[in-house]
Amino acid sequence: RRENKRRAERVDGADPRNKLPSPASSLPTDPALYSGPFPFYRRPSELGCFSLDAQRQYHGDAQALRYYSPPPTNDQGPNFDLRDGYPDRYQPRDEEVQERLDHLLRWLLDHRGKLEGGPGWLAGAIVTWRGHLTKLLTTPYEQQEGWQLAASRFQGTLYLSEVETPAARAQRLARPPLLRELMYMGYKFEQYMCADKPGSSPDPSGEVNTNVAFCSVLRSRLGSHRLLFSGEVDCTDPRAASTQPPACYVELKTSKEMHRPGHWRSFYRHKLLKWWAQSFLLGVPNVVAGFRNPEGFVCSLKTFPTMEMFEYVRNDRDGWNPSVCMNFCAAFLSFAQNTVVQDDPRLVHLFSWEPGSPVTVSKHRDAPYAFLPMWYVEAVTR
Ligand code: 0WD
Ligand code: CA
Repeated sequence: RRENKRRAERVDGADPRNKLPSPASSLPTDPALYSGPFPFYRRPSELGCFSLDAQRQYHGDAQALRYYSPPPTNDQGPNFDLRDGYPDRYQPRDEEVQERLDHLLRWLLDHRGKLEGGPGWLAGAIVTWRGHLTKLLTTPYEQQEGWQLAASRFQGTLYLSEVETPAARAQRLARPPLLRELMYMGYKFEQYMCADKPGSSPDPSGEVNTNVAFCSVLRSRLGSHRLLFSGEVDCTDPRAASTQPPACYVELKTSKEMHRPGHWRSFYRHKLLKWWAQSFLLGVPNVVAGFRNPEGFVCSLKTFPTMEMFEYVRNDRDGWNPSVCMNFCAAFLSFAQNTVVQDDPRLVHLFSWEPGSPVTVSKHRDAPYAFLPMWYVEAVTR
């Protein structure tokens, strides 16, 4: 990791005559720079959880957790109509509301006094969403979508919060109707596969409300970087070998039915990378995929163990490598730690990345980039 940082400084032409090593001004993302042994990643342990209800209100409990309930395997297999209920039984979340780290900070405010690791652990940690780390892991291989991450240091802790890029915003506002329906279908699949109580059966007759979410809060470490992050979990498997979270969690995905070897190859290279990164970070052992046909019906399911996903691309010259993903993430976290030196909740370093370019930084104060809410800063300061 240190090696990666030095490389980054050389690439940027840091002047070796400077007495104090100045932080690099950019970070390259080429996969070739990040190969090498897999870095240390502490097995993620769950510190707690929270739920968001149908009105997107926070609850400090597991009320939104659902239970994995796949269809019986004795009959012909599933026949899930993913378009059923669209759009009349769909309550989509209002995507204009930028929640930033708010729900996670609410959890942290309620639990910071009793965090394991003792006092001072949080001061040395990085706090963020799992989804932001997923984007970092896949960056060396991403060729379509850039990202922006806002960073602030406050009482030692480094907070990372994503900023929607102008391109992503434009795409979201112009989202074609077919893509909207496809998003619904992903959530509908969850409804066919999950029950509200352990041992009961799914009820696909109700509404699909994407305000509802169950989030796990975890502690881990990547190299020397302590991490506290939260991620949305689809369901828990009451019949899992280990009932201890996150080992009992299941991630649900939908994907297009594939019929030719070329389709599968491309699926392994692109989709499986994203599925792996997301579930590996949180320690979710299995991803259950529902394959939908052109009519929008899921007629087959396949379980992909997270720890076996890399095998599909291990011998593929155009595949991805978990070490590259994790080494790049560690290098970015070092880069951010070295860049964001000043402790000030109103100061934001904005890290920006576009495919084909290195990660760059710009500095901002207050609105619109400052993201630590006053209620959090005041409660922690007093
Ligand atoms: O502030 C932001 N820009 C974001 C906030 C971006 C992404 C997520 N969030 C927040 C939301 O409050 C959400 O509840 O994080 C929570 C989910 O966090 P995550 O687990 O870190 O996100 P990610 O791993 O990207 O997505 C997990 C699931 C998705 O499932 P699929 O199977 O599609 O990966 O969370 C959902 C989605 O179901 N999801 C979101 N829910 C609300 N807002 C969002 C979003 N922006 N993105 C994904
Ligand atoms: Ca999912």
